[in-house]
This record gives sequence, structure tokens and C-alpha cells, in this order.
Amino acid sequence: MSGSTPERRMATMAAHLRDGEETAKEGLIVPWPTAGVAAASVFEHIQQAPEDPILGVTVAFNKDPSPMKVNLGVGAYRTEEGKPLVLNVVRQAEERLLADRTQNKEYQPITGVAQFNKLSAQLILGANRCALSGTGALRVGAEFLAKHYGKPVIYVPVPTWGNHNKIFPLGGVPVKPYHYYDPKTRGLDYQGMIDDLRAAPVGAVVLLHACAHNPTGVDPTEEQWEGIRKVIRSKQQLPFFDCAYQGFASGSLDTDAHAVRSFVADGGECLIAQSYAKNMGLYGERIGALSIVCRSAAVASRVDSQLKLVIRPMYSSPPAHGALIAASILSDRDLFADWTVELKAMADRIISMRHQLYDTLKARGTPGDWTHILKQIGMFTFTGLNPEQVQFMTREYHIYMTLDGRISMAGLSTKTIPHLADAINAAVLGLQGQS
Ligand code: KET
Repeated sequence: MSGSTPERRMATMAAHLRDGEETAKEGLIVPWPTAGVAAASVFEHIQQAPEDPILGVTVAFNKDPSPMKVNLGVGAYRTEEGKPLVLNVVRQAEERLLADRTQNKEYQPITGVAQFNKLSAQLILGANRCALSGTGALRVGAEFLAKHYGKPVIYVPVPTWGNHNKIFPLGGVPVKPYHYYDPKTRGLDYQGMIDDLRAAPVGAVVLLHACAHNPTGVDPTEEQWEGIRKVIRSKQQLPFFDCAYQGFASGSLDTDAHAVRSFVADGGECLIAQSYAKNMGLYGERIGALSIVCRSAAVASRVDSQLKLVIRPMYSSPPAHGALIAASILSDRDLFADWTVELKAMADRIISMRHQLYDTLKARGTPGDWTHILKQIGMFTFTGLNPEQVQFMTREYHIYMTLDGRISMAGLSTKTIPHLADAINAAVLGLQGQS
């Protein structure tokens, strides 16, 4: 490189040591001259980042030594004993994979395990596609849209899963809000949503939670979905479904796919990001899928080729293990049947937690209308508690939840519900804590 003689580099280092100034010129390789001596780090300016609003709740929970602590932050299923659950079907699928000596650890194709992709599309569509976590599917979808879609702006519900607001802009797609939740009714602001979609530009991308909206637990009715679909289609907007809870809302995989299927049945195009974290309990395997429904096979094939160009420099190709587990379950009639039973049991336990919490609050005489606990759908209840009340409950009752007042019903058990009800009761009454 011109000018990067050893003498020149020594002079640069000396200058740096003398006045500590940044003297590196573009294209000049400057070894850090003060290595090994007490000196400022090149990263000195970096500020402490805040913990993630959802995963950070678990970090705080883990640090708390209290025996009465409860973690209702992250959306992760727990048993009645408060333990993480590995589904029986997952254990069986893993045992089969382990025993199968034809399995190897080769690189997967860039878009992942083909059979898994096909089966995932079938699961959500009832009868096109790429493999990675739900988060990864959203991220790849975002970057694909930024590169190849003429209207890279995505409308997201308010509120939405917090990561949406980070994933899309980082993938090159700015985020705009649409009305969704009405704090007054603790239900859907249907008219606000419709008005916002009507006012959004032709062709805009619209993020929709396929079912079990996170964090509100509020889903449109079938009729309302029909209205939403008509507006989106009439404005030639592009739906992008985030489907992280199929089977968790109603207990039925088909019922929970209703919204997506209605948009596919009308012949229009859409993107679908699926996650198997919750419904197969494969959180740490990071397994999900991106499907892009296209009008023709020819378009789908070109889209597929471009997705590879997005993925290859991002993570090259996805890990195999989670895809193979999911594919085993999806492809085997018996495992699939057993899975639906286990899934229903998880959904039912969550619903029973809703009833128990509601009844316990009623029994305490806690002021307010708590029927939304019963009405809301899926893993979460959006309690309506404000950040001060949440902080009070964490400080005084060791109950961990996100600041927006969301609680993961899957983190509750018959044993912990009275404690939560006490905490909510005290928070609502503005009482002093008990610890
Ligand atoms: N979409 C939604 C709507 C969602 O709630 C999650 C996870 C994901 C995608 C991520 O899926 P995955 O396959 O794990 O990448 N939500 C829970 C965990 C988290 O925040 O990461 C949560 O809201 O607690």
C-alpha cells in the first residue's frame, strides 16, 4: 500500500503516543500502539446499552434470590411446576434423528431443509418458502423487501412485538404505525385500524399478527379480518404475517391459520414468517420459516433465487437440527397427531390460568373490570397495569413482567396465581409492598 512504509507507521505510532490523537489515514494500517499499557480503549466512547425490554426481564429475574419470584416476562411456556417443557414428540423426533446413522452434519442449502420448508408452508397454508427462526424470517423478509419491493415501508400495529420496530428499519424498511389496541375497551380499535390502512399508501406493506397478537392478546374476529382483507387488497397493499403462535391461540392449528388462509384464498400475494419456538417448544433451536406466496411458479422461482442472495452474506445457510426435528414431526402421521394433543394441552393450561387469575382477582375484590383476562387470546394478557405498578410488583412482590403490563400466562401456575393476584391487588390499590 503506498505510503505505508515501516518508518511511516512508526512515525504514526509515535504521534499517536505523543498526543493521543487519531492519526490513522484511510488505507493506512496502524497497529494499536499502546497495547499492553494502560490506555484508553478504542471502544471507550461506547455507552452501556439497556437490556432488551423482553429478554432483559429474564436477566433481572435470574439475579433475584427471592424464593417467591415469578417470571411472567418472556413468552415461553412453563409447566404447572414452573418448569420449561420439552414436548414428548420433540424427544421422540430427536431420538429418531440420533439413531439414524444416515444423518450427517453437512451444510444445508442456503434456504434450508427443503422438506421442512415445504411442510411449514403446508402447515400454515393448509395444503412457498426458506428456513430460520421467526425473528430471522422477519429479518430476511425485510431485507428482501428493501431490495426488491418498490414501496419499502411497513405499517405495524400499535403496540406490537417490540422487536418489529428494530428488525424492519435495520433490514431497510422504515416502520409506520397503525391503530390497533384501544386501551379504553382493552379490545381492538377496528375503526382506527381500517381508517389508518385506508390512509396508508397504495402498495404499502402491512404487518399482521396471524393470531394471538403480541403483546395485547387481542385478535380481530373473522368478520373483522374480512374487512381488513378487503381494505388491504383494494389498496394493493402487501400483507406480511408474523405467525409465532399457531395452535397457541385456540388450541387448533387450523383455526389459528384462518386469517392467513383467507388472504391466500383470494389469490393475492403475501409474506409469512413462522416460528416453531412456542408451538413446538423449540425456543433455543431458533427454528422458523419464511414463506412468500407468489402469483406464479415462475415468479416464486425468481424470488427464491434472490432470497439466496439475501441469506448467503447474512448467515450463509441455516442450522439443521431444529428443521429436522420439525420436519420429523410434520411428516409423521403419529408424531403429528401427538403434537396436536400436546399443543392443545398447553393452550388449555393457559386458558385455565386465565380463569384462575380472573376468579382470584374477583375473590380479592380488586377494583376494575378484569374480563379482558378472559377475553384476550394466546400466551399473553395485556393487563392495563402502568409502568409504576409493574415496577411496584417487581420490587415488592418479585414478579417479573415487561413494563408495558404484559404478563405471560404460560409462566403462571395454580401455586403462583394467588401471589400474582395479591401483587395486582396491592398495585391497583396503591398499597405499600409486603417484603
Ligand atoms: N414474532 C412474535 C410476534 C413473537 O412474539 C416472537 C417472540 C417472535 C416473532 C420470535 O420468534 P423466534 O422464532 O423465537 O425468533 N416473542 C417472545 C420472545 C422474544 O421476545 O424473543 C416474547 O415476546 O416474549
